[in-house]
Amino acid sequence: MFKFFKEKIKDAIGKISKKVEEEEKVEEIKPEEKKEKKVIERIKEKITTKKISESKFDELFWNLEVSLMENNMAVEVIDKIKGDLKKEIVDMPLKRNKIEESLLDGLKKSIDDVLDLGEIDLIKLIEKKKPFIIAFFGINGSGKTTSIAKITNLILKKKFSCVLAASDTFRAASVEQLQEHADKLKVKLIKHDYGADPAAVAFDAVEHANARDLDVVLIDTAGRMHTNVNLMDEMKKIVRVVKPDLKIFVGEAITGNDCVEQAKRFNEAIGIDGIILTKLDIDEKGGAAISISYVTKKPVLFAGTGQKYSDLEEFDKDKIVKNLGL
Ligand SMILES: Nc1nc2c(ncn2[C@@H]2O[C@H](COP(=O)(O)OP(=O)(O)OP(=O)(O)O)[C@@H](O)[C@H]2O)c(=O)[nH]1
Ligand SMILES: [Mg+2]
Repeated sequence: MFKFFKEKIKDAIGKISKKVEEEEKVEEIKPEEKKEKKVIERIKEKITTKKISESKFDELFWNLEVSLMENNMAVEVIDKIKGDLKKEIVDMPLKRNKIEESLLDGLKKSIDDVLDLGEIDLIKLIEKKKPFIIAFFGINGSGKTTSIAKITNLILKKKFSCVLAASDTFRAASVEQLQEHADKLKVKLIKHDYGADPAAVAFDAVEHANARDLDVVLIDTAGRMHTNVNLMDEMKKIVRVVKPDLKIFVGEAITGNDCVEQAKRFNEAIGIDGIILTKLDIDEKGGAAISISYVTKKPVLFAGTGQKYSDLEEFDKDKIVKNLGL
């Protein structure tokens, strides 16, 4: 999961450092500097170190900018990386032959910083509150229902009990789809008729969990575009009525910047707690994970890597940085 065109990033950084190295080797020593006592040290520094001006940096950063874009990174993240690298590099004495290293180091630090959002340990959270209510939101077809089945499978393996709520009362066959998963996983599904109030279904599922002393409630919701005001209001109502302990945004990694924009809007509407990125088995570029975390400041909990229940991977930030070749 979270693959990157790391060669492209390395290439871009290599190109930048080569260009800097190629610049005139020895810079002119200004006459006033000759008067300085430590003139020898000064000359030595000029020979062994190199400084990049801001305008030079802007010109050279373009190479890296393109490769980051090719890796599905959002403009906001690229700007942040640029700002961070600038602080580390512009007008700083950089050791010759170490420029590439400095750039890679700066990039690593910047991405580490984006992904440093604290971890959400789902199992620990479930142990702390009963019933633990998780609601899943996202646009149409992003993988909400499939992710719920995968999480249910994971929770059952950890010996917790759960109930599902068919709060997608909108899309044709959505209830049957979830019922199929519930049957396979042998868990109860709370459902109403199509067209019923999704918040009422979710509420009933929570009541059911309370009555049966179940550990977790997982709420499936209809796919909605963030531009649809009525459906966004309906989502807010579900949140108001059942007060989920965890509101998860489910987004497709393959949609890249669109997915980042959606996460931002859903976060503005209901304040999401975490993210599941799906279809990472199809997408080759892991930049969406970095971008979505940066824009929402919320962590990615899991990655969907296929259609089977076991195709769910816990998000590992160190793996991302490693996959970037940093
Ligand atoms: N390859 C792959 N396919 C996935 C993944 N997650 C979900 N899918 C597929 O994506 C399609 C849509 O998944 P659903 O779970 O129905 O998506 P949804 O968000 O519930 O869709 P709506 O309820 O219609 O909004 C299905 O064909 C799933 O099998 C994944 O991680 N990888
Ligand atoms: Mg669904």
